[in-house]
Amino acid sequence: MSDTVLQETRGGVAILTLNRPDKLNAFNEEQHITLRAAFESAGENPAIRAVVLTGAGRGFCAGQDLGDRAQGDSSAPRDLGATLDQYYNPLVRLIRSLEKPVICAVNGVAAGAGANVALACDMVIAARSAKFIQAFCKIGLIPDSGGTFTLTRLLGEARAKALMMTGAPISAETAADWGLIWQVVDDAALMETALELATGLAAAPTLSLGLTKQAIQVAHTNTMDQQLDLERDLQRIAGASDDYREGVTAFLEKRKPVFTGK
Ligand code: LHQ
Repeated sequence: MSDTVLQETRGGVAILTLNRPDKLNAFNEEQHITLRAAFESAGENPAIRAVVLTGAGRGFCAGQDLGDRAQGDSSAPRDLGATLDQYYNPLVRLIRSLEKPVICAVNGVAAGAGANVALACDMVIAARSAKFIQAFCKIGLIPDSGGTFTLTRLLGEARAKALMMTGAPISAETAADWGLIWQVVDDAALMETALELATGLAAAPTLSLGLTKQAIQVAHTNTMDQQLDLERDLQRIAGASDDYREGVTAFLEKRKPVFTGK
């Protein structure tokens, strides 16, 4: 198995670590394929109920490995749209559709598609030394991996345009102040904080968390009426779950609930 993504399971948590530290974990094809397979397997495994994505070394991910993409002497440009179709878009769709919480622990610089893959995760915790860079404009590209969607919704047009048209880095602190990420912590506390959060989520009623994720992700484009109907449909599913029965029973019996994610 490729070591471009390290995979570890702790309790109900899958920890996926991008592992090309010499390249600040920039994506090559092998890392893409391995990461996607790891997310798919976490999605299919009922024993896994939360995922943590992080990076090895001093960076989180510097986006596409540009060495892998050198144009060389060829006069025919590479079709980057095909690269997005093949690798980046399925990855972002997979993270967004996974019916389990995905936490990104951003341990260092997150640039280009690396930043936007991080921001596609459900909760982002960053080390104080981390930076987020929409680096695409520095090499003549447009932001991808959902960045134009995510940043515009989370930050509004003014900040999204300035970050994406200048490539100016922002600190983890600023990202948290602006509502781009959930939390910033001291570097030494990053993994402990992320794992504590993930372990708590893995013991939570994860079926309802998956449905909550689904509802939130369409809230920006739905009308209130559509959202009310969706909440009704999803609540019907949650209300028929073992975890709902257990939650109410445990409350009435004044004991701690034991949720199974079913
Ligand atoms: C790298 C990279 C890298 C290779 C650092 N590749 N080696 C989608 C579809 C298809 C094609 C194109 O792209 C996309 C989406 C994208 O992601 S486009 C955006 C691609 N990413 C970038 O443009 C970021 C490039 N990197 C940087 O600007 C800097 O490295 C940052 C600001 C991330 C970090 O700067 P420093 O902390 O000063 O580190 P460094 O630049 O010295 O990098 C350390 C090493 O990592 C270095 O190698 P070396 O052998 O000299 O030590 C870099 O060459 C290598 N590296 N990013 N993307």
